[in-house]
Amino acid sequence: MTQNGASAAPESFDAIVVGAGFGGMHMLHSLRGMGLRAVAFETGTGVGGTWFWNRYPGARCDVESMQYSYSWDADLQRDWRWTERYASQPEILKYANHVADRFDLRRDIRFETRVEAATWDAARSLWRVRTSAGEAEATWLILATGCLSAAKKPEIPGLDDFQGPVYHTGDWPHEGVDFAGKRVAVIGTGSSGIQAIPEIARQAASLTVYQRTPNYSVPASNRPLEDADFAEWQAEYPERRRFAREEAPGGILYEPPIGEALTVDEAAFKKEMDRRWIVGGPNFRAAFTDVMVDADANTRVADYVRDRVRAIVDDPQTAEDLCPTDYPIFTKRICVDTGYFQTFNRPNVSLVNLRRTPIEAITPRGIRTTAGEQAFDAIVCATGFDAMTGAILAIDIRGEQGARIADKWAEGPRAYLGLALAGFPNMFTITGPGSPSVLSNMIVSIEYHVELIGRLIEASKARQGAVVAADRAAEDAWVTHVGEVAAQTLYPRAASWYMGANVPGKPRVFMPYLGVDAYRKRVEAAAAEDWRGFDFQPAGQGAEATASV
Ligand code: NA7
Repeated sequence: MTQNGASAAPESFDAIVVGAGFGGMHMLHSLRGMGLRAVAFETGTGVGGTWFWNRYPGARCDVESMQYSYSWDADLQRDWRWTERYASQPEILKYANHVADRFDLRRDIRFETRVEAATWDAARSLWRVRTSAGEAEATWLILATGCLSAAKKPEIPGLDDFQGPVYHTGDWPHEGVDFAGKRVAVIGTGSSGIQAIPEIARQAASLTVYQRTPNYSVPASNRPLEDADFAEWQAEYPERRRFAREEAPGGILYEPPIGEALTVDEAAFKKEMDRRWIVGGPNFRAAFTDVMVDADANTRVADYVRDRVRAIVDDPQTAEDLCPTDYPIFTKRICVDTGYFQTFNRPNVSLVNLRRTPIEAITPRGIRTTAGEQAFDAIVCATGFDAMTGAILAIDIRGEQGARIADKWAEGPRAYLGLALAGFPNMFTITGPGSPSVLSNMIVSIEYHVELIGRLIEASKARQGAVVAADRAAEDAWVTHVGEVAAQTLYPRAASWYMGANVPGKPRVFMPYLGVDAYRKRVEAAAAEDWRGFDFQPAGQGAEATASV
Protein backbone atom coordinates (compact mmCIF):
# COMPACT_ATOMS: atom_id res chain seq x y z
CA MET A 1 0.00 0.00 0.00
CA THR A 2 1.18 3.53 -0.61
CA GLN A 3 0.89 6.18 2.08
CA ASN A 4 -2.39 7.48 0.71
CA GLY A 5 -3.87 3.99 0.82
CA ALA A 6 -3.67 3.17 -2.89
CA SER A 7 -2.23 -0.23 -3.75
CA ALA A 8 1.19 -0.11 -5.32
CA ALA A 9 2.14 -2.77 -7.84
CA PRO A 10 4.31 -5.40 -6.17
CA GLU A 11 7.98 -5.15 -6.92
CA SER A 12 9.12 -7.96 -9.13
CA PHE A 13 12.31 -10.03 -8.77
CA ASP A 14 13.73 -13.29 -9.98
CA ALA A 15 14.51 -14.30 -6.42
CA ILE A 16 13.62 -13.17 -2.92
CA VAL A 17 15.95 -14.13 -0.10
CA VAL A 18 14.66 -13.90 3.45
CA GLY A 19 17.44 -12.89 5.83
CA ALA A 20 20.85 -11.28 5.46
CA GLY A 21 22.94 -13.40 7.76
CA PHE A 22 25.73 -15.57 6.42
CA GLY A 23 23.28 -17.68 4.40
CA GLY A 24 21.38 -14.77 2.91
CA MET A 25 24.46 -12.75 2.03
CA HIS A 26 26.13 -15.62 0.22
CA MET A 27 22.88 -16.53 -1.56
CA LEU A 28 22.39 -12.98 -2.74
CA HIS A 29 25.90 -12.82 -4.12
CA SER A 30 25.51 -16.17 -5.83
CA LEU A 31 22.16 -15.26 -7.44
CA ARG A 32 23.67 -12.07 -8.77
CA GLY A 33 26.50 -14.10 -10.25
CA MET A 34 23.89 -16.17 -12.10
CA GLY A 35 22.52 -13.01 -13.63
CA LEU A 36 19.33 -13.04 -11.56
CA ARG A 37 17.64 -10.02 -10.10
CA ALA A 38 17.57 -10.76 -6.40
CA VAL A 39 16.66 -8.94 -3.21
CA ALA A 40 17.13 -9.84 0.45
CA PHE A 41 14.68 -8.74 3.11
CA GLU A 42 16.18 -8.40 6.56
CA THR A 43 14.45 -7.53 9.83
CA GLY A 44 17.59 -6.05 11.40
CA THR A 45 19.27 -2.79 10.60
CA GLY A 46 22.42 -4.58 9.47
CA VAL A 47 23.85 -7.81 8.09
CA GLY A 48 25.19 -10.72 10.12
CA GLY A 49 22.09 -12.60 11.33
CA THR A 50 22.97 -14.52 14.48
CA TRP A 51 26.00 -12.29 14.96
CA PHE A 52 23.91 -9.18 14.54
CA TRP A 53 21.49 -10.12 17.32
CA ASN A 54 23.58 -12.09 19.82
CA ARG A 55 25.67 -9.24 21.23
CA TYR A 56 25.71 -10.39 24.83
CA PRO A 57 29.03 -10.09 26.71
CA GLY A 58 31.33 -13.01 25.98
CA ALA A 59 29.56 -14.04 22.74
CA ARG A 60 32.01 -16.00 20.66
CA CYS A 61 31.88 -18.70 18.01
CA ASP A 62 32.78 -22.26 19.06
CA VAL A 63 34.21 -23.06 15.62
CA GLU A 64 37.74 -21.77 15.04
CA SER A 65 37.83 -18.53 13.09
CA MET A 66 39.94 -19.95 10.26
CA GLN A 67 37.17 -22.50 9.72
CA TYR A 68 34.19 -20.27 10.49
CA SER A 69 34.59 -18.06 7.44
CA TYR A 70 33.51 -18.12 3.81
CA SER A 71 35.54 -20.18 1.37
CA TRP A 72 33.90 -19.02 -1.85
CA ASP A 73 36.23 -16.12 -2.58
CA ALA A 74 39.97 -16.79 -2.54
CA ASP A 75 40.90 -13.12 -2.21
CA LEU A 76 38.54 -12.60 0.72
CA GLN A 77 39.92 -15.71 2.37
CA ARG A 78 43.48 -14.48 1.90
CA ASP A 79 42.88 -10.87 2.91
CA TRP A 80 40.81 -11.20 6.07
CA ARG A 81 43.10 -11.62 9.07
CA TRP A 82 41.33 -13.14 12.07
CA THR A 83 42.91 -12.06 15.34
CA GLU A 84 41.91 -14.91 17.66
CA ARG A 85 41.63 -18.66 17.53
CA TYR A 86 37.90 -18.31 18.27
CA ALA A 87 36.45 -15.09 16.95
CA SER A 88 34.38 -12.87 19.19
CA GLN A 89 30.94 -11.67 18.12
CA PRO A 90 32.19 -8.12 17.35
CA GLU A 91 34.89 -9.48 15.06
CA ILE A 92 32.51 -11.82 13.23
CA LEU A 93 30.06 -8.96 12.77
CA LYS A 94 32.89 -6.81 11.41
CA TYR A 95 33.68 -9.59 8.96
CA ALA A 96 30.04 -9.79 7.86
CA ASN A 97 30.02 -6.05 7.28
CA HIS A 98 33.29 -6.27 5.39
CA VAL A 99 31.79 -8.91 3.09
CA ALA A 100 28.68 -6.80 2.55
CA ASP A 101 30.83 -3.80 1.58
CA ARG A 102 33.38 -5.69 -0.44
CA PHE A 103 30.73 -7.33 -2.63
CA ASP A 104 28.41 -4.35 -2.61
CA LEU A 105 25.60 -6.44 -1.18
CA ARG A 106 23.75 -3.67 0.64
CA ARG A 107 22.23 -2.19 -2.49
CA ASP A 108 20.02 -5.30 -2.76
CA ILE A 109 19.25 -5.73 0.93
CA ARG A 110 16.14 -4.10 2.36
CA PHE A 111 16.83 -3.62 6.04
CA GLU A 112 14.19 -3.21 8.73
CA THR A 113 11.87 -5.20 6.54
CA ARG A 114 10.19 -8.26 7.98
CA VAL A 115 8.72 -10.88 5.68
CA GLU A 116 5.26 -11.58 7.03
CA ALA A 117 3.67 -13.86 4.45
CA ALA A 118 4.44 -15.69 1.23
CA THR A 119 1.89 -17.28 -1.07
CA TRP A 120 2.53 -19.48 -4.07
CA ASP A 121 0.66 -18.22 -7.13
CA ALA A 122 0.36 -21.39 -9.19
CA ALA A 123 -1.16 -19.74 -12.24
CA ARG A 124 1.78 -17.38 -12.57
CA SER A 125 4.38 -19.72 -11.07
CA LEU A 126 5.72 -17.20 -8.61
CA TRP A 127 5.75 -16.32 -4.94
CA ARG A 128 3.78 -13.33 -3.74
CA VAL A 129 5.48 -11.98 -0.67
CA ARG A 130 4.13 -9.52 1.86
CA THR A 131 6.65 -7.64 3.95
CA SER A 132 6.30 -5.00 6.64
CA ALA A 133 7.14 -2.48 3.90
CA GLY A 134 4.95 -3.63 1.03
CA GLU A 135 4.55 -6.38 -1.54
CA ALA A 136 6.94 -8.16 -3.82
CA GLU A 137 6.95 -11.19 -6.06
CA ALA A 138 9.57 -13.54 -7.42
CA THR A 139 10.02 -16.89 -9.13
CA TRP A 140 12.22 -18.17 -6.33
CA LEU A 141 11.81 -17.87 -2.57
CA ILE A 142 14.82 -18.72 -0.45
CA LEU A 143 14.53 -18.86 3.32
CA ALA A 144 17.86 -17.92 4.88
CA THR A 145 16.14 -17.32 8.18
CA GLY A 146 18.74 -18.97 10.42
CA CYS A 147 18.46 -21.87 12.83
CA LEU A 148 18.81 -19.89 16.06
CA SER A 149 17.06 -16.65 15.29
CA ALA A 150 13.71 -16.83 17.06
CA ALA A 151 14.67 -15.90 20.63
CA LYS A 152 12.58 -17.65 23.26
CA LYS A 153 11.68 -16.03 26.53
CA PRO A 154 10.98 -18.36 29.45
CA GLU A 155 7.40 -19.29 30.28
CA ILE A 156 7.58 -17.91 33.80
CA PRO A 157 4.61 -16.11 35.30
CA GLY A 158 5.21 -12.44 36.06
CA LEU A 159 8.06 -11.84 33.60
CA ASP A 160 6.39 -8.66 32.42
CA ASP A 161 5.84 -7.44 36.00
CA PHE A 162 9.54 -7.06 36.79
CA GLN A 163 10.33 -3.39 37.29
CA GLY A 164 13.92 -3.50 36.09
CA PRO A 165 15.20 -4.36 32.62
CA VAL A 166 14.86 -7.90 31.24
CA TYR A 167 17.38 -8.81 28.55
CA HIS A 168 17.56 -11.81 26.23
CA THR A 169 20.99 -12.93 25.05
CA GLY A 170 19.60 -13.46 21.55
CA ASP A 171 18.27 -9.91 21.28
CA TRP A 172 20.87 -7.86 23.11
CA PRO A 173 20.82 -4.04 23.17
CA HIS A 174 23.21 -2.62 20.58
CA GLU A 175 24.49 0.01 22.96
CA GLY A 176 25.54 -2.70 25.42
CA VAL A 177 24.58 -3.00 29.08
CA ASP A 178 26.53 -1.69 32.06
CA PHE A 179 26.08 -4.09 34.97
CA ALA A 180 28.48 -2.26 37.30
CA GLY A 181 27.12 -2.15 40.84
CA LYS A 182 24.00 -4.09 39.86
CA ARG A 183 22.38 -7.18 41.34
CA VAL A 184 21.93 -9.39 38.30
CA ALA A 185 20.08 -12.67 37.70
CA VAL A 186 20.86 -14.95 34.76
CA ILE A 187 18.29 -17.58 33.87
CA GLY A 188 19.66 -20.36 31.68
CA THR A 189 22.96 -22.20 31.44
CA GLY A 190 23.24 -23.21 27.77
CA SER A 191 26.06 -21.97 25.54
CA SER A 192 24.89 -18.36 25.77
CA GLY A 193 24.61 -18.36 29.57
CA ILE A 194 27.93 -20.14 29.94
CA GLN A 195 29.65 -17.50 27.80
CA ALA A 196 27.90 -14.52 29.40
CA ILE A 197 28.10 -15.53 33.07
CA PRO A 198 31.88 -15.06 33.57
CA GLU A 199 31.74 -11.63 31.89
CA ILE A 200 28.71 -10.41 33.83
CA ALA A 201 30.21 -11.73 37.09
CA ARG A 202 33.24 -9.50 36.58
CA GLN A 203 31.07 -6.39 36.26
CA ALA A 204 28.11 -6.92 38.55
CA ALA A 205 27.87 -6.35 42.29
CA SER A 206 26.29 -9.76 42.55
CA LEU A 207 25.26 -12.44 40.10
CA THR A 208 22.78 -15.20 40.79
CA VAL A 209 22.59 -17.99 38.22
CA TYR A 210 19.30 -19.85 37.91
CA GLN A 211 20.06 -23.26 36.49
CA ARG A 212 17.46 -25.82 35.46
CA THR A 213 19.78 -28.24 33.67
CA PRO A 214 23.56 -28.19 34.03
CA ASN A 215 25.58 -28.38 30.83
CA TYR A 216 28.80 -30.07 29.89
CA SER A 217 31.42 -27.50 29.04
CA VAL A 218 35.08 -27.66 28.06
CA PRO A 219 37.64 -24.84 28.07
CA ALA A 220 37.98 -22.86 24.86
CA SER A 221 41.69 -22.20 25.42
CA ASN A 222 41.19 -19.20 23.23
CA ARG A 223 44.31 -17.26 22.29
CA PRO A 224 45.51 -14.78 19.69
CA LEU A 225 45.89 -16.24 16.23
CA GLU A 226 49.62 -16.15 15.55
CA ASP A 227 51.11 -15.27 12.17
CA ALA A 228 52.49 -18.81 11.94
CA ASP A 229 49.00 -20.32 12.46
CA PHE A 230 47.54 -17.98 9.89
CA ALA A 231 50.28 -18.79 7.37
CA GLU A 232 49.85 -22.52 7.92
CA TRP A 233 46.13 -22.28 7.31
CA GLN A 234 46.61 -20.18 4.21
CA ALA A 235 49.08 -22.69 2.78
CA GLU A 236 46.76 -25.61 3.51
CA TYR A 237 43.43 -23.96 2.80
CA PRO A 238 42.44 -25.71 -0.43
CA GLU A 239 42.87 -29.18 1.04
CA ARG A 240 41.51 -28.29 4.48
CA ARG A 241 38.41 -26.70 2.99
CA ARG A 242 37.88 -29.72 0.74
CA PHE A 243 38.22 -32.06 3.68
CA ALA A 244 35.76 -30.04 5.76
CA ARG A 245 33.24 -30.06 2.90
CA GLU A 246 33.54 -33.69 1.87
CA GLU A 247 34.98 -35.83 4.61
CA ALA A 248 34.64 -34.29 8.05
CA PRO A 249 31.43 -35.55 9.70
CA GLY A 250 30.67 -32.11 11.13
CA GLY A 251 32.31 -29.99 8.47
CA ILE A 252 34.99 -29.11 11.01
CA LEU A 253 38.56 -30.32 11.18
CA TYR A 254 39.35 -32.03 14.47
CA GLU A 255 42.26 -34.19 15.49
CA PRO A 256 41.43 -37.81 14.58
CA PRO A 257 40.11 -40.14 17.30
CA ILE A 258 42.58 -42.46 19.01
CA GLY A 259 40.19 -45.42 19.30
CA GLU A 260 37.21 -46.52 21.36
CA ALA A 261 36.61 -44.98 24.76
CA LEU A 262 35.29 -48.31 25.96
CA THR A 263 38.36 -50.36 25.17
CA VAL A 264 41.27 -47.96 25.60
CA ASP A 265 43.18 -48.53 28.87
CA GLU A 266 42.94 -46.08 31.74
CA ALA A 267 46.35 -44.49 31.22
CA ALA A 268 45.78 -43.86 27.53
CA PHE A 269 42.23 -42.65 28.18
CA LYS A 270 43.34 -40.14 30.78
CA LYS A 271 46.30 -38.97 28.74
CA GLU A 272 44.12 -38.25 25.72
CA MET A 273 41.38 -36.56 27.74
CA ASP A 274 43.90 -34.40 29.60
CA ARG A 275 45.58 -33.43 26.36
CA ARG A 276 42.34 -32.49 24.63
CA TRP A 277 41.09 -30.62 27.69
CA ILE A 278 44.19 -28.44 27.52
CA VAL A 279 44.11 -28.02 23.72
CA GLY A 280 40.55 -26.84 24.29
CA GLY A 281 37.46 -26.42 22.16
CA PRO A 282 35.02 -28.95 20.71
CA ASN A 283 37.98 -30.97 19.46
CA PHE A 284 37.51 -32.62 22.86
CA ARG A 285 34.46 -34.44 21.54
CA ALA A 286 36.36 -36.17 18.74
CA ALA A 287 38.73 -38.20 20.94
CA PHE A 288 36.94 -41.54 20.55
CA THR A 289 34.85 -43.27 17.92
CA ASP A 290 32.15 -44.77 20.12
CA VAL A 291 30.94 -41.98 22.43
CA MET A 292 27.81 -41.17 20.44
CA VAL A 293 26.69 -44.76 19.99
CA ASP A 294 27.69 -46.55 23.17
CA ALA A 295 26.24 -45.40 26.49
CA ASP A 296 29.08 -46.83 28.57
CA ALA A 297 31.73 -45.19 26.41
CA ASN A 298 29.83 -41.95 26.72
CA THR A 299 29.62 -42.27 30.50
CA ARG A 300 33.38 -42.70 30.73
CA VAL A 301 33.93 -39.36 28.99
CA ALA A 302 31.12 -37.68 30.95
CA ASP A 303 32.68 -38.91 34.23
CA TYR A 304 35.95 -37.30 33.19
CA VAL A 305 34.26 -33.94 32.67
CA ARG A 306 32.33 -34.20 35.96
CA ASP A 307 35.60 -34.88 37.79
CA ARG A 308 37.07 -31.78 36.17
CA VAL A 309 34.13 -29.71 37.41
CA ARG A 310 34.56 -31.07 40.94
CA ALA A 311 38.26 -30.22 40.82
CA ILE A 312 37.59 -26.63 39.73
CA VAL A 313 34.64 -25.63 41.92
CA ASP A 314 35.48 -25.09 45.59
CA ASP A 315 32.07 -25.61 47.16
CA PRO A 316 31.17 -29.33 46.93
CA GLN A 317 27.40 -28.77 46.71
CA THR A 318 27.79 -26.15 43.97
CA ALA A 319 30.14 -28.49 42.12
CA GLU A 320 27.59 -31.33 42.26
CA ASP A 321 24.84 -28.99 41.12
CA LEU A 322 26.97 -28.01 38.11
CA CYS A 323 27.52 -31.63 37.05
CA PRO A 324 25.15 -32.85 34.36
CA THR A 325 23.86 -36.32 35.12
CA ASP A 326 20.64 -36.96 33.24
CA TYR A 327 21.72 -36.98 29.59
CA PRO A 328 24.73 -38.26 27.68
CA ILE A 329 27.57 -35.86 26.98
CA PHE A 330 27.58 -34.35 23.46
CA THR A 331 23.87 -35.05 22.88
CA LYS A 332 23.44 -31.32 23.44
CA ARG A 333 26.01 -29.16 21.75
CA ILE A 334 29.09 -29.16 23.94
CA CYS A 335 29.61 -25.74 25.48
CA VAL A 336 32.98 -24.07 25.16
CA ASP A 337 33.83 -21.67 27.95
CA THR A 338 36.39 -19.30 29.32
CA GLY A 339 36.44 -19.62 33.09
CA TYR A 340 32.80 -20.68 33.49
CA PHE A 341 33.15 -23.14 36.35
CA GLN A 342 35.83 -20.96 38.02
CA THR A 343 33.26 -18.14 38.14
CA PHE A 344 31.36 -20.01 40.86
CA ASN A 345 34.36 -19.57 43.18
CA ARG A 346 33.86 -15.81 43.14
CA PRO A 347 32.33 -14.36 46.32
CA ASN A 348 29.77 -12.35 44.31
CA VAL A 349 28.36 -15.36 42.40
CA SER A 350 25.83 -17.93 43.56
CA LEU A 351 23.98 -20.77 41.92
CA VAL A 352 20.32 -21.64 42.37
CA ASN A 353 19.50 -25.22 41.43
CA LEU A 354 15.98 -25.01 40.04
CA ARG A 355 15.61 -28.76 40.26
CA ARG A 356 15.63 -28.33 44.04
CA THR A 357 13.95 -24.95 44.31
CA PRO A 358 11.94 -24.20 41.14
CA ILE A 359 11.00 -20.67 40.14
CA GLU A 360 7.43 -19.87 41.12
CA ALA A 361 7.24 -16.40 39.62
CA ILE A 362 9.03 -13.29 38.61
CA THR A 363 7.89 -10.49 40.84
CA PRO A 364 8.17 -6.72 40.46
CA ARG A 365 11.30 -6.87 42.68
CA GLY A 366 12.99 -10.03 41.52
CA ILE A 367 12.62 -13.80 41.34
CA ARG A 368 10.67 -16.02 43.71
CA THR A 369 11.53 -19.68 44.02
CA THR A 370 10.14 -22.23 46.44
CA ALA A 371 12.96 -21.11 48.77
CA GLY A 372 11.93 -17.45 48.79
CA GLU A 373 12.26 -14.19 46.88
CA GLN A 374 15.49 -12.49 45.85
CA ALA A 375 15.64 -8.88 44.62
CA PHE A 376 17.46 -7.87 41.42
CA ASP A 377 18.23 -4.79 39.38
CA ALA A 378 18.32 -6.69 36.07
CA ILE A 379 17.37 -10.11 34.71
CA VAL A 380 19.16 -11.77 31.81
CA CYS A 381 17.32 -14.55 30.01
CA ALA A 382 19.80 -16.89 28.37
CA THR A 383 16.89 -19.14 27.55
CA GLY A 384 17.60 -20.08 23.95
CA PHE A 385 15.59 -20.20 20.79
CA ASP A 386 12.66 -21.77 19.05
CA ALA A 387 15.34 -23.45 16.99
CA MET A 388 15.32 -24.42 13.33
CA THR A 389 11.60 -24.02 12.69
CA GLY A 390 10.68 -20.93 14.72
CA ALA A 391 11.77 -18.29 12.21
CA ILE A 392 10.24 -20.17 9.27
CA LEU A 393 6.91 -20.74 10.97
CA ALA A 394 6.79 -17.08 11.96
CA ILE A 395 6.08 -16.41 8.28
CA ASP A 396 2.63 -17.32 6.97
CA ILE A 397 3.81 -19.46 4.05
CA ARG A 398 1.18 -20.98 1.78
CA GLY A 399 2.11 -23.39 -0.96
CA GLU A 400 0.06 -25.18 -3.60
CA GLN A 401 -3.69 -24.79 -3.16
CA GLY A 402 -3.18 -22.55 -0.17
CA ALA A 403 -1.67 -25.27 2.02
CA ARG A 404 -0.04 -23.72 5.09
CA ILE A 405 3.46 -24.66 6.16
CA ALA A 406 2.26 -24.54 9.77
CA ASP A 407 -0.13 -27.41 8.97
CA LYS A 408 2.42 -29.34 6.99
CA TRP A 409 4.84 -29.14 9.92
CA ALA A 410 2.26 -29.62 12.67
CA GLU A 411 3.85 -32.92 13.70
CA GLY A 412 7.40 -31.83 13.00
CA PRO A 413 9.26 -30.34 10.06
CA ARG A 414 9.15 -32.19 6.74
CA ALA A 415 11.52 -31.39 3.92
CA TYR A 416 13.45 -33.30 1.29
CA LEU A 417 17.19 -33.10 2.05
CA GLY A 418 16.33 -30.28 4.45
CA LEU A 419 16.22 -28.12 1.36
CA ALA A 420 12.86 -28.30 -0.44
CA LEU A 421 9.27 -29.03 0.58
CA ALA A 422 6.67 -31.06 -1.28
CA GLY A 423 3.79 -28.74 -2.11
CA PHE A 424 5.93 -25.60 -1.87
CA PRO A 425 7.47 -25.21 -5.32
CA ASN A 426 10.45 -23.00 -6.08
CA MET A 427 11.11 -22.53 -2.37
CA PHE A 428 14.28 -23.56 -0.60
CA THR A 429 15.49 -23.50 2.99
CA ILE A 430 19.16 -22.79 3.64
CA THR A 431 20.27 -25.16 6.43
CA GLY A 432 16.66 -26.17 6.99
CA PRO A 433 15.52 -29.00 9.26
CA GLY A 434 16.56 -32.34 7.80
CA SER A 435 20.00 -31.06 6.79
CA PRO A 436 23.21 -31.11 8.88
CA SER A 437 22.86 -27.43 9.81
CA VAL A 438 23.33 -27.04 13.56
CA LEU A 439 25.24 -30.31 13.82
CA SER A 440 27.89 -28.91 11.55
CA ASN A 441 30.03 -25.93 10.83
CA MET A 442 27.18 -23.66 9.73
CA ILE A 443 29.30 -21.93 7.10
CA VAL A 444 30.17 -25.21 5.40
CA SER A 445 26.50 -26.20 5.36
CA ILE A 446 25.40 -22.77 4.16
CA GLU A 447 27.87 -22.81 1.28
CA TYR A 448 26.73 -26.24 0.15
CA HIS A 449 23.07 -25.25 0.21
CA VAL A 450 23.75 -22.06 -1.69
CA GLU A 451 25.57 -24.11 -4.30
CA LEU A 452 22.73 -26.67 -4.48
CA ILE A 453 20.07 -24.00 -4.85
CA GLY A 454 22.07 -22.50 -7.71
CA ARG A 455 22.32 -25.89 -9.37
CA LEU A 456 18.58 -26.51 -8.99
CA ILE A 457 17.79 -23.12 -10.48
CA GLU A 458 20.06 -24.01 -13.41
CA ALA A 459 18.30 -27.36 -13.71
CA SER A 460 14.99 -25.52 -13.92
CA LYS A 461 16.38 -23.20 -16.58
CA ALA A 462 17.53 -26.19 -18.58
CA ARG A 463 13.90 -27.40 -18.48
CA GLN A 464 12.45 -24.18 -19.90
CA GLY A 465 11.90 -22.61 -16.50
CA ALA A 466 10.14 -25.59 -14.97
CA VAL A 467 8.81 -25.26 -11.45
CA VAL A 468 10.70 -27.45 -8.98
CA ALA A 469 9.48 -28.98 -5.73
CA ALA A 470 10.29 -32.00 -3.63
CA ASP A 471 8.54 -35.20 -4.53
CA ARG A 472 6.26 -36.22 -1.66
CA ALA A 473 7.42 -39.83 -1.47
CA ALA A 474 11.05 -38.73 -1.54
CA GLU A 475 10.34 -36.26 1.22
CA ASP A 476 8.63 -38.91 3.35
CA ALA A 477 11.55 -41.27 2.86
CA TRP A 478 14.05 -38.56 3.77
CA VAL A 479 12.22 -37.57 6.95
CA THR A 480 12.17 -41.25 7.99
CA HIS A 481 15.85 -41.56 7.17
CA VAL A 482 16.78 -38.49 9.24
CA GLY A 483 15.04 -40.02 12.25
CA GLU A 484 16.57 -43.46 11.68
CA VAL A 485 20.09 -42.08 11.52
CA ALA A 486 19.55 -40.19 14.79
CA ALA A 487 18.01 -43.26 16.42
CA GLN A 488 21.24 -45.18 15.90
CA THR A 489 22.95 -42.72 18.23
CA LEU A 490 22.50 -41.43 21.76
CA TYR A 491 21.26 -38.02 20.53
CA PRO A 492 17.53 -38.64 21.07
CA ARG A 493 18.20 -39.40 24.76
CA ALA A 494 18.57 -35.71 25.59
CA ALA A 495 15.66 -33.32 25.89
CA SER A 496 17.51 -30.91 23.62
CA TRP A 497 16.47 -28.18 21.25
CA TYR A 498 17.58 -30.53 18.45
CA MET A 499 14.47 -32.49 19.51
CA GLY A 500 12.26 -29.43 19.91
CA ALA A 501 12.15 -30.27 23.63
CA ASN A 502 12.80 -26.72 24.86
CA VAL A 503 9.56 -25.31 23.49
CA PRO A 504 6.35 -26.43 25.20
CA GLY A 505 4.05 -28.13 22.70
CA LYS A 506 6.68 -28.38 19.97
CA PRO A 507 6.72 -31.83 18.34
CA ARG A 508 9.54 -34.04 19.60
CA VAL A 509 11.34 -34.79 16.37
CA PHE A 510 15.09 -34.91 15.88
CA MET A 511 15.49 -32.10 13.35
CA PRO A 512 19.06 -31.94 12.04
CA TYR A 513 20.71 -34.57 9.84
CA LEU A 514 23.73 -36.30 11.30
CA GLY A 515 26.77 -36.24 9.05
CA VAL A 516 27.98 -33.60 6.64
CA ASP A 517 29.97 -36.22 4.72
CA ALA A 518 27.08 -38.70 4.49
CA TYR A 519 24.68 -35.92 3.56
CA ARG A 520 26.81 -34.74 0.68
CA LYS A 521 27.12 -38.28 -0.70
CA ARG A 522 23.36 -38.75 -0.64
CA VAL A 523 22.64 -35.39 -2.21
CA GLU A 524 25.21 -35.92 -4.95
CA ALA A 525 23.81 -39.39 -5.66
CA ALA A 526 20.36 -37.83 -6.13
CA ALA A 527 21.75 -35.04 -8.29
CA ALA A 528 23.59 -37.55 -10.46
CA GLU A 529 20.28 -39.32 -11.10
CA ASP A 530 18.82 -36.22 -12.70
CA TRP A 531 17.82 -34.77 -9.32
CA ARG A 532 16.03 -37.81 -8.04
CA GLY A 533 13.40 -36.78 -5.51
CA PHE A 534 12.64 -33.45 -7.15
CA ASP A 535 9.65 -32.90 -9.44
CA PHE A 536 10.04 -30.50 -12.33
CA GLN A 537 6.68 -29.33 -13.70
CA PRO A 538 6.12 -26.96 -16.61
CA ALA A 539 5.50 -23.44 -15.28
CA GLY A 540 1.86 -22.52 -14.78
CA GLN A 541 0.70 -26.06 -13.98
CA GLY A 542 1.73 -26.33 -10.36
CA ALA A 543 -1.84 -25.96 -9.14
CA GLU A 544 -2.62 -29.47 -10.35
CA ALA A 545 -0.56 -31.04 -7.58
CA THR A 546 -2.25 -32.79 -4.69
CA ALA A 547 -3.59 -30.65 -1.86
CA SER A 548 -2.60 -32.99 0.95
CA VAL A 549 0.24 -31.96 3.19
P1 NA7 B 1 20.00 -23.24 25.00
O1 NA7 B 1 21.14 -24.13 24.74
O2 NA7 B 1 18.65 -23.68 24.52
O3 NA7 B 1 19.97 -22.97 26.57
C1 NA7 B 1 18.88 -22.35 27.18
C2 NA7 B 1 19.02 -22.45 28.67
O4 NA7 B 1 17.93 -21.78 29.27
C3 NA7 B 1 19.00 -23.87 29.20
O5 NA7 B 1 19.87 -23.96 30.27
C4 NA7 B 1 17.55 -24.02 29.65
O6 NA7 B 1 17.36 -24.99 30.61
C5 NA7 B 1 17.29 -22.65 30.20
N1 NA7 B 1 15.87 -22.34 30.28
C6 NA7 B 1 14.99 -22.21 29.26
N2 NA7 B 1 13.78 -21.91 29.72
C7 NA7 B 1 13.89 -21.86 31.07
C8 NA7 B 1 12.97 -21.61 32.13
N3 NA7 B 1 11.69 -21.36 31.88
N4 NA7 B 1 13.42 -21.64 33.39
C9 NA7 B 1 14.72 -21.91 33.64
N5 NA7 B 1 15.64 -22.16 32.69
C10 NA7 B 1 15.21 -22.14 31.42
O7 NA7 B 1 20.24 -21.79 24.36
P2 NA7 B 1 21.60 -20.98 24.19
O8 NA7 B 1 21.24 -19.64 23.68
O9 NA7 B 1 22.40 -21.05 25.42
O10 NA7 B 1 22.40 -21.78 23.10
C11 NA7 B 1 21.82 -22.08 21.86
C12 NA7 B 1 22.87 -22.50 20.89
O11 NA7 B 1 23.61 -21.36 20.49
C13 NA7 B 1 23.92 -23.44 21.40
O12 NA7 B 1 23.56 -24.77 21.42
C14 NA7 B 1 25.06 -23.20 20.44
O13 NA7 B 1 24.84 -23.92 19.26
C15 NA7 B 1 24.95 -21.73 20.16
P3 NA7 B 1 16.89 -26.51 30.18
O14 NA7 B 1 18.11 -27.11 29.56
O15 NA7 B 1 15.77 -26.33 29.17
O16 NA7 B 1 16.45 -27.16 31.41
